Amino acid sequence: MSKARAYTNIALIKYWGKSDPLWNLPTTGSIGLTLDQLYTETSAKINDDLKQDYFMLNGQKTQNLKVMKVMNFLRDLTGDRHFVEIFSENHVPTAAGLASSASGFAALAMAASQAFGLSLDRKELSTIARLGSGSASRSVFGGFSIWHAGHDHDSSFAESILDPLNFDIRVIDILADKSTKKISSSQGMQLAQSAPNYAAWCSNSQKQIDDMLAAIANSDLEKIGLIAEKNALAMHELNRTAIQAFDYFTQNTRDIIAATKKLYNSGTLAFATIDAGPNVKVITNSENQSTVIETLKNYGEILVQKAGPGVTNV
Ligand code: 2P0
Repeated sequence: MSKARAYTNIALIKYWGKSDPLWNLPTTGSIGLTLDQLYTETSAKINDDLKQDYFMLNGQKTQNLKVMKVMNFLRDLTGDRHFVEIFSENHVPTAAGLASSASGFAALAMAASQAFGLSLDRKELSTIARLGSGSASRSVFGGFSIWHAGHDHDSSFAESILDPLNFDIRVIDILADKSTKKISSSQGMQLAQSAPNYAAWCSNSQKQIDDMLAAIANSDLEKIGLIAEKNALAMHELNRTAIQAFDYFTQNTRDIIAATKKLYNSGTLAFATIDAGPNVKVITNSENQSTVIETLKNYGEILVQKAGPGVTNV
């Protein structure tokens, strides 16, 4: 049996659109930071008696098309037609709504490929994780990573940018809304691709990737935060201007973004980023985190995360 653990990651430059939904090829590259609190542990073992894959998620037997896609890919790759039993547990300390497919598919990529006897490097693992969920390609790596858009399965991989677990960055989740999202990421990005500014967002995103790489290389947290905030707000503006317009933001989301801006304008390093839901994550560092928490704790439950490790066997 092979068992792996992977952590969630937050996108500093977002993945928000696919050029090929079947292979999960994105329209743009993206940059993520793997975090250290929320993780998935997954074990996988070939079982000769099975007539199909057996997938248990948090103790419940589950049918999951994305898991099947990954397993079918591994069978085609190896020529081994066996089915596999997979046990997966999400370790989410505080609230629902945080469970992520990113940690799940990064852990599955490692555990399931090993169950088939493969010993893949991280780059190859990232392509297999991507088949399940795009953002999972980045959770294969610790610290900062980049997922290159690519043009086919092999060229759409992630790689490490910088994996110093001592980089002084904190990501503060303000968990205001614990309900599950109404529009999934896959659906949301498909709708967003009809926005009139979508092509402009993509080309701008490429420039922001270059600026973000420079900011990371210079350990410039202020630049990292400013670019990430701009990229996230533009992603959500696409949603509001799509042909079938929608919005993940609630009044609380807007209030927290405004409070974060106010903090920054008064000299605190604090920058907002928001994924496919209403909850805001604030990027800051160890020196500024107590000011951020003191100001934002009234809006929801607080979870503080640092940079975390890449996928490993456990
Ligand atoms: C990201 N998100 O870059 C972006 C920003 C959410 C907002 O990737 O369709 O679960 O399974 O490939 O990876 C979440 O979407 O989407 C996501 P699929 P995924 O982190």
